[in-house]
Amino acid sequence: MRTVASPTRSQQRLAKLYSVLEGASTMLIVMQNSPDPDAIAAAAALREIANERAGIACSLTHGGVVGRAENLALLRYLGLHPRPIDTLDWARFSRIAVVDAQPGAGNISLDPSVRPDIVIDHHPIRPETRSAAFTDIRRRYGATSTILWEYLEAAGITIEPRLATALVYGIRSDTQDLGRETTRADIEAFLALYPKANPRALGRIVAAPLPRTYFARLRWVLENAVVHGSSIVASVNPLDTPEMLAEAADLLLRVDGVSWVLCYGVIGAWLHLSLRTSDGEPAAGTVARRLAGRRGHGGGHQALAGAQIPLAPSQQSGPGQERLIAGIITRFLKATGGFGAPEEPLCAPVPPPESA
Ligand SMILES: [Mn+2]
Repeated sequence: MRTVASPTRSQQRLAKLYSVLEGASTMLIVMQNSPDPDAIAAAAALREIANERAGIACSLTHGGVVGRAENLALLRYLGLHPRPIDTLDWARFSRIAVVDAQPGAGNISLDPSVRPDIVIDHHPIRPETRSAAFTDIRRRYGATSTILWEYLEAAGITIEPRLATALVYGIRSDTQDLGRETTRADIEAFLALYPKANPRALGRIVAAPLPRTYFARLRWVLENAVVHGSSIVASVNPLDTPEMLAEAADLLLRVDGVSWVLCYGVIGAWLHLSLRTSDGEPAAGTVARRLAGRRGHGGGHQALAGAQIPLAPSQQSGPGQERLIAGIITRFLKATGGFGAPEEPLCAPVPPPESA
């Protein structure tokens, strides 16, 4: 199936984007909470287009904190200083854009009264998105960075090494090096961007120094992971930012014989879930929505998904929380075929190293 947008289609989309930007002097670009490399790169690219072609001054924002060392390194490399979302005066901006996420989704801190003008994303379309003047949702694409690359190309913008490096990283990380949820468009964007990128800088970003607390957390996750047949469940509690959840889920999907992963952790009054699968059916996004229930938000792609569930006061600690989590684990195992399978810890207790 042909998935790469034709040059004319790209030009039409760009013309529509320009028409929505016309007359604006400022724009706020909203990313998902604790933005990942794809969100950061897509925001940087949209800022470039709005600034270069429409003379619009852009600010970036997101909810939550960026805790992952690689993502902090990327922001620093790009010289970006996103503003904390809760201190913003939304009315000050003539346009509001959302990239790599959508209004109403659980992973974005957008006040429901704020109606974005522009939404560009690669997750399944949400009803709230349809009221934006400009929407470009391509759920088959592996990365929002790929979509933004098509706009940069259509706009005839020379992509400088920093932006090219960020977009390459965005595509790489969302598609696990083009191995997951990848279309021809992602490969085409990657091949065009790679020669313009700075591989040494990218190498430094992906190998950013990790704090020792990272390893302590990782040990905790591995020691507490439980295998149920071909499903695996791991607590990432306590959790400061949701990023470790996604990272642990990616790692645990590599366990031999495992095709479904659920990682969970609590931040404030929310239970966060991260799901991964290497199976074709059901989609991780479908299972995430089911686990989120009516009170929570869940969604995502075929192979990866997430959910956020608000905790009632009685669920914020102790037995109430344990019951909620146990119920979610049971529903996850029933949905993924792990229910009733023998339960065993991922790692056997490690004996102390023998002295020589
Ligand atoms: Mn993405």
